[in-house]
Amino acid sequence: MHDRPHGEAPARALPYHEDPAPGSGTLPARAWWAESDAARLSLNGTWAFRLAPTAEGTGSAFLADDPAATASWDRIAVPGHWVLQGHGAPAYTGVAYLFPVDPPRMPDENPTGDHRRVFDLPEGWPADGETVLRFEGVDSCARVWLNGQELGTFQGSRLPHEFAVGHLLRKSGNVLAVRVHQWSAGSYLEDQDMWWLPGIFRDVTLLHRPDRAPADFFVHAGYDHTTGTGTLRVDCDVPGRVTVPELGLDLATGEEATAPVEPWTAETPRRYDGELVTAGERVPLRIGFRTVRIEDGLLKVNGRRILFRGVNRHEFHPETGRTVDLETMREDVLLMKRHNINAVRTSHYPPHPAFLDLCDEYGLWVIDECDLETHGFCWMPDWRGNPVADERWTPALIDRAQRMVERDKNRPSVVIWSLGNECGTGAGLSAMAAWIRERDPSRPVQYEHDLEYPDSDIFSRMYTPHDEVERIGRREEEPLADPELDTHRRSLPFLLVEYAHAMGNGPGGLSEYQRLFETYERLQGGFVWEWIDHGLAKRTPDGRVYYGYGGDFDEDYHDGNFVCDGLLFPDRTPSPGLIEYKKVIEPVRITGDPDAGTVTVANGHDFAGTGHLAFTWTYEVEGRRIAAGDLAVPPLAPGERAELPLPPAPDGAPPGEAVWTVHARLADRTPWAEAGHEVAWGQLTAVPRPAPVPPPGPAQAPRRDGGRITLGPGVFDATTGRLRSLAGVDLTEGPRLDIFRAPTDNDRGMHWEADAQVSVHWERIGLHRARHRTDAVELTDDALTIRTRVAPNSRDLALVTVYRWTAGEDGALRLTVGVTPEGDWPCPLPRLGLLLGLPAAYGSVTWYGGGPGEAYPDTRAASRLGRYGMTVDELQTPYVRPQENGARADVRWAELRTADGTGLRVTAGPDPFWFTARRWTTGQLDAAEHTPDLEPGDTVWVNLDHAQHGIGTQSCGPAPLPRYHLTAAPAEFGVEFRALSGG
Ligand code: IPT
Repeated sequence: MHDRPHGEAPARALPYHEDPAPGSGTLPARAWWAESDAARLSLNGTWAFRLAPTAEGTGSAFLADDPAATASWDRIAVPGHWVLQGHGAPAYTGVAYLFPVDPPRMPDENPTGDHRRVFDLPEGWPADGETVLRFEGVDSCARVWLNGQELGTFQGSRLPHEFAVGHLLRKSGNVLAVRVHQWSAGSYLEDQDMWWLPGIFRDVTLLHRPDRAPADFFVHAGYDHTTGTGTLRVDCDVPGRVTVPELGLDLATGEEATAPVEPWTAETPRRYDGELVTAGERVPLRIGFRTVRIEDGLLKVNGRRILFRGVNRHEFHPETGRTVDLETMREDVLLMKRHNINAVRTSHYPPHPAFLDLCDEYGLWVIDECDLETHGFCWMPDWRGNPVADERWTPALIDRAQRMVERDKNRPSVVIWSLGNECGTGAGLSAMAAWIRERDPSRPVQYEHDLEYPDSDIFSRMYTPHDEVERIGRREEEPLADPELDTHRRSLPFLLVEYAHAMGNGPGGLSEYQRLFETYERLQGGFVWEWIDHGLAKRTPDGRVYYGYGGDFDEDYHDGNFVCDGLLFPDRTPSPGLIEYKKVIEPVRITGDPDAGTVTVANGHDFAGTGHLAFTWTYEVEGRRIAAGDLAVPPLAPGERAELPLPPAPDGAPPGEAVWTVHARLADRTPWAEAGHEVAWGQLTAVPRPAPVPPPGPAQAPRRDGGRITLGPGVFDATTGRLRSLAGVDLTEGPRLDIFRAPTDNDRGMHWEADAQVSVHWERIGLHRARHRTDAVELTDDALTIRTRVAPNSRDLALVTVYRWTAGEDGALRLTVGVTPEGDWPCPLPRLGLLLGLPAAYGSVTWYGGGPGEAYPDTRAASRLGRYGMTVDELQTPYVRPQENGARADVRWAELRTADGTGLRVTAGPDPFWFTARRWTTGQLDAAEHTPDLEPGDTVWVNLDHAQHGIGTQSCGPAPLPRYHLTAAPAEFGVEFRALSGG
């Protein structure tokens, strides 16, 4: 127990790593610039390294000049995390601190990495001025020595820290020693939901600072949309001139000039090359003119309300953790642009500065978030001890705000400053907000976790259900107790800074959110949680790569696969969630009325016209292209729409269901995608699906023959009534009712909210252990009828299921299934449909229906009608933790074939079905914890589902909307089976 009031500092002075003060010896925070004519030397590379168990480190020998000092040490890559380079292990927790909560103290066990690098100055390193040693990111606390002299200490992992070192430098043999503590007082401020990854994980650079070079400058570049002019002023601590040749500008620092310009926006990231010239340094500038304002309760850029189609991005690479190289950063930006994403929240810390440069270059709106989260205090009564409510920490909080704002203030992409994430409430946050507002009044400040929003210019929430978002959209949210605060909050624009938790299969419900954002101007969009699964690469004994999550690194406490909740798989392959998101947020909407012969194109961009897009159409019958052409769409201004005539239906088209597909593609190459890249699409039904025709000839009669029953091409087991074979296609398992799916992460719900876990109900009532009982096998003149009862083990619930088989003269077998529930079903069903098994050789699939990717009831926007072919293996979606996946929506027919072409064709009738095929059972899928646990068996398991329960986003957020619940209710559905001969 505490022998002193909680949170009160002990009498003796704290060691620097336990001191809440931000550090000592560092230079004031300032802007970051990547290019200039001043000399610089990267100190990235191979360093000597040794890990010690406590904050003592290895002692002082490694400070010495003696080359033998670290001769026997290991080598480590800087930037990098030692726990990903064979020293210790990563650990994952979502909320919990990995140390006793006793701020600002830390336990004695404090892995401490001593790093040492010896370097020479390059030939001609200037002798004048100053030289600065810069760290872009060290997790979590460092003490630094150069040539035996201590420079100082710092905390603030994802923030830059600099020291003046000129007086200590030698021409050669400089010994840089850095002691890095995994745990520090700063760790209390860095409780972001992610791996704990200590180390010097961003660049280390030596920067020459010539005499009369700027220490700092601030580019103010606003845009006046009423006049079309930009106003430029560059404040700088040393006098200099600013030139922008393209604009004919040449002005002194501190002076203001106005000129007609094209503004910067995320859609049109126009930058002007300029230069800041002082007596000591020439710094290239890339200036984006834009103005951010909150006006009329809306967030506006350049005078217009903008809509964020955003993602939360953590820095992550499956091999190197939060050390992310430039090419990977660029890949992130390109993937975002190609998937119609226009905004990034840098959850929950400022990213590597080069990432923001890419956002400026390619065009992404950025919420730059401070390196701050104290979420783990939520478990103490009233967040007791929370640093943001304890003034001892205020200097550290302000220091963090300063390091972010000063570093990133010159980025046009940054439109909002975020104080941090999940810190509860406290005066420290107000102090940060006040400092930021004073320093940079040109950008709004945002903070989510104080529901009264005293410090936020934006009303923001996380994972809010649709209906509540709608009320907020109407400015009809529940009032706050304090009328003044309520008035303030009600006046603010709204952002979902996190929504649609992309963990595993999902997120569901995106379309419905987007509809709200596009209906209510106050709702200015949101940021999907999150960009990428943080799965760390592991290898099976035979060398196959798979991805590990919490618990895979011998952690004694962890939060499992909650760290894998991104739109990208760890290797940056887009998951179905990203494909869905791309469709849902497409900036051009293509709809129409084929009966009237029209198509409507609506430009949903905020700033860009449609001139960069080329529109084409195809006309397909049953998924086969009959005709294609260009669609002339006049250039549309943002917000404009045009109704255009569809081309006449092609002559001589065969009968059958026909659709128009209209595509909007890039007319020309852009910096982020090739010409022809598809931005948006829409499908319109030209000829609806014909009703199934009744089979020809009289219905055939089933015949009993010993232990078998035959009906048309089908052979059945006489006892169970189960189909055994169909015209030479032997089934390993005949079709039978199936109601279970391997719970998705969203089905498993939030472990901290017991009633939000639908899969727990499923397991409790034994749905995964359903039993089948055959009550009657009836042969009549025109049908074989099997009466059964399908029931979960351990409960008196049941689905009375009647299979009615018929055959005509066309060689097909038809099955109609009637399902009647018995008892009070306490929860929705996972699925309702048929399961059948085919031999492993039936490994190739062709289908006509939705595709190409997976879809579920509330994740089907991206599924487009067409004819597709894939192998069974290609149908699988490799979620990091295996779970239900791979369903194809709206399937009219599907064929499974062997290599010689023998096959089975399943035709929907009348309703399309959800098609799934895999080489393992649902039980095996459910039991698997990692992808290599799934071993192909000797059966291809095929699900033909009449219905699926929605996906929702309840792994952190709302359940599927009620309309997507699969309630146990009477149902009838049918399919037709037909054997296909090979060759
Ligand atoms: C929210 C956090 O802000 C984010 O870091 C992440 O943990 C996410 O949830 C879930 O993956 S906090 C949530 C518990 C409301």
